[in-house]
Order: sequence, then structure tokens, then C-alpha cells
Amino acid sequence: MRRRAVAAASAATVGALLLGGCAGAGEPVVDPSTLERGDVGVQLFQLPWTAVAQECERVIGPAGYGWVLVSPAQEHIVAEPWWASYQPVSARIESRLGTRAEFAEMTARCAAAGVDVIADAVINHMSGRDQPSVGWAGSPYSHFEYPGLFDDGDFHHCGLTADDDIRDYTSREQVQSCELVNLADLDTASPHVRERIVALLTDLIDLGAAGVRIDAAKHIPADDVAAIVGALPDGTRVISEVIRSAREPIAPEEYTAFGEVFEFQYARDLWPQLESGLLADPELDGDRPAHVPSSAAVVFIDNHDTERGEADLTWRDGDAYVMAVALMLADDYGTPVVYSGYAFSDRDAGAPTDAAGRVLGTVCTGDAVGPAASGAAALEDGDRTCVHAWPQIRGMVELRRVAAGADRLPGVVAGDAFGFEREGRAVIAVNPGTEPAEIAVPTSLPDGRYCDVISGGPRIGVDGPCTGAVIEVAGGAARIALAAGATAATHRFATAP
Ligand code: LM2
Ligand code: CA
Repeated sequence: MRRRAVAAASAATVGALLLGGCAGAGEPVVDPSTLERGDVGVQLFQLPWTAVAQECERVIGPAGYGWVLVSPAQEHIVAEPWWASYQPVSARIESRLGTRAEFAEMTARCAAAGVDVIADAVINHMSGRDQPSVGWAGSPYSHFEYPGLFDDGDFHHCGLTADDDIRDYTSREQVQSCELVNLADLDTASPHVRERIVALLTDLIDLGAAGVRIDAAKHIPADDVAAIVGALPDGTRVISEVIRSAREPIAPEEYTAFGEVFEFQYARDLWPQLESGLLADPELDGDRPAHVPSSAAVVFIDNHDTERGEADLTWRDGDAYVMAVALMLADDYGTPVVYSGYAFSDRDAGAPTDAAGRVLGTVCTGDAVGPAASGAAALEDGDRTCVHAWPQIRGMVELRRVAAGADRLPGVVAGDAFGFEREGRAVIAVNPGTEPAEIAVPTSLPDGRYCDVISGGPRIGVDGPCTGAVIEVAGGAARIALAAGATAATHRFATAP
């Protein structure tokens, strides 16, 4: 078990600038404007480049997020579903999410707002179309011929199953050399194929992307991914998508030597643990069993695939979703990414488009949204959920920046509620139960009145009274009353006037 340090030591040691004039014991010892930009990302699913740029400037940059993950940028098949994006047909950066010039403008405008763009890179496969056709930008192609890019000899024909499709996920060979749902599988061991993929990724980086998500990385041998990303400029961020399964031989750990991985286990564990009170276990500090090391883990509550499948919680769950995302952001494990997509009732439905088939850009406002306003009943199919702009989530992004580097101390339980401190910096409490609860979370925050950033949103740079609940800290504890299903959290600079 971790030792509890003496009160307020950590806040004082970071002390840089003393701010005058604040009332009470909640006087900040660090100028909050010197806070580092956060490590939190936003997955902006199927959002066009022009809208991503606006979003960076209006909400994502100001809220202190560090990066956005956008949908694939390559020319793709012509089809209505969102997953057209995952069937590339040429090397052109020209898609229904935007043009090459728009992609470059997006990365520049996001960078100016302090936000990195991570590009989704589909490099395991090309299309799954059996009939010859023409792509979004006019490039002709057939299943195994992409003129000027790849031809038949560049693809696997695994010969291990009747139609060359992956059947058995316990077979490494099938998973990596057969076809994922009929998608033409690139022979990534071939020097020529690697060269072409490196050129594709380098192009995205030249256009200003700070890094790449390696789509379907489990289906590409780790050595092949290593060789490809090893040829990219130093400092390129690489996040491999390797869906963990205890029943399969290919593990995310194989992909951590050259970058980060999405740690799917985090979301799978969170809600069951929350319901059973296990999150209060001090053994959950820092690295976690059955997870990649914290520094290699990108964590999420849901993404575009899991919200259409395995996810326990999505934006539709309102307060419970806020609770899960808030716990992830308050945690000291991994690098979190907040998912922001659109409402749908048909899992295949693409984002709304104009008459020419270009996806419409909807921009979220930084206020007046949240689970209450955008619950399942309030959103129409195609409406953006704007989760990243919800004040509860922006408040937690702020809290995470304040808490950066502070230890996560052992949790405490009070009935169904539990909470924990990020030492000297922040506290969070949640009540997953069905009855109201009160909890006293031990803390070395100075005595005083603090604003709840869940009910009140971000506080730094905001003048005036708390618009949310007030949390009293006295005698080494934050006393927090929580309605059933509620979350409350506050930090060192969220003092109430
Ligand atoms: C991924 N990560 O590993 C993406 O996150 C996931 O969204 C992709 O699947 C998948 N891998 C391939 O890049 C999506 C979607 C599938 C869709 C594929 C290809 O979830 O449903 O498959 O993209 O567009 C669709 C049809 C499927 C068909 C296939 C090929 O649903 O029935 O297979 O196209 O025509 C015959
Ligand atoms: Ca493959």
C-alpha cells in the first residue's frame, strides 16, 4: 500500500508564482496559466477536416486537449456507410471528409491551437469489393489492382480457408495473412509494399499529421509494422490498434516496442469494477495487471467500433458515461482519448452528407450541451454528440492537467460511493448506486470551498460564482454529497469565491 504524504507538500513544491488576492485557504500556489497542455485526445469520428479545424480553434484547443484522432483521409470506395473510410483505393488524400488542401489546413490550424492531429492509417488492406469500380476521387480499381500503387502480387492469398477470409482467430497465420471481412490483404513483408506504405504515411506527416493510428494492426505482423514506422521521421507518434483477447495468440504487448497501443481491457474492466467497488483497491495504482504498461497505453471508454458493439457505456448512458469518462480522466493509468461521434440507430449509417456526398461539418459549441441536453431522446440520428465539448468533460480535462504528475492515492468507499485523491491536486467521487450517498475523501488540498467541475464545468480563468455544487474541504477531507448516479470532482485551482 502507498504511503500518504504529509498535507499539501506536493502543491507547495511545484509553487512557481504566488497569486495574490484570493480569498480563504484555497489560495493557489501555482499560476494555473503555466499548466502544461493536457495529454488527453479526442477521437472526432467522421468529422470533415474543415470542421475539425474549427473545433480545434473553438473548443478543443481552449479546453486544453492535446490531440485529435481523425478518420482515414485516403481515397476510399463510394458507399454510404461510414466504413467506406476503411476501404482505401488509392494513395490520394481526397475523401468525403475533405481535400488534400483541407487536410493540410486542418493540421496547421489545429497546431496553431496547440492540438496535434493523429491520422488514421489503413495499411493492412485495400478494398473488399469483388467488382471493378471507381473510387471517391475517380481512381479506377479492382479487388487486387490499384493502378500505380498495388497489383495482385502485392496481396496475400492465404489459401488457408475456402474464400481466403479469416475464420479462426486462434491462428496467428490466418489473422495476419488471410482477409479481414474480404478486404484485400497487403503483403506487408514485401519491400515494395512497405515502401509504398511508408510513402503514404510520410505524405500524411508532410501534410502536418503528428502521428498515425495503425488500423487493424493485429492483422499485420508486429515486425512489419516496426519496419514501416521505423522509416518515418523521428518523433512521429504511432498508436497501434490491437484488440486484446485472452483467447488469441496475438497480443498488444508485441506492438509496444515501437509505439503506443489502444488498451481495450481498460474500458472492459471499468464498469464491472465500478459496480463491484473494486476501483477503490490500492493495488490498482499505476500499472495494472493484464494491461500494457501505462506509458504504452491509450485508453478510452468507447470508440467507433465498440460503440457499435462491445462497449458497456456510451454517450446514450448520460450520467453513467460521464462517471466512466471522468474516472478515466482522473486516473493515473494510460493516455486517455475521449470519443465524439454522432447519433445513429443503424450501425452502418454514415454521417449526414450534402448532395455531392461530402460529409457535413457540424461544430460543437463549448456550452449548453451535456448528457442532459443530448440524451438519447434529444438527439436525432446524425446529430453530433459533442461529448468532448460537454462541460463535465472539459472540467475533467482541466482537472487532469492540474493533477498531472501527482500520485493517485488509495480510494475510499462509503456504501456504493467511492472516491480518491490525486495527491494535493484533485479529488473525485462517484456514486454508481441507486441511492444518494455522502462520502468524505481524504485529501491534502487546503481547507476551503471548491467548485465541482462536473456540475460547474472548467474553473480556471472563469470569474464569478460557482455555477455547480460547492465542495467543502476541511480537516483533511473533502465532503461530497452525491445523488444516485452522480459524479463530483474538484481541483487545486477550482476554489469557490
Ligand atoms: C478496424 N480496425 O481494426 C476499424 O476500426 C473498423 O472500423 C474496420 O471495420 C476494420 N478494422 C477494417 O478496417 C469497418 C466496419 C466493417 C466494414 C469494414 C470495411 O466495421 O463492417 O466491413 O470497416 O469497410 C464492410 C462490411 C463487411 C464487408 C466489408 C468488405 O460490413 O460485411 O465484408 O465491408 O466489403 C464482406
Ligand atoms: Ca494482414
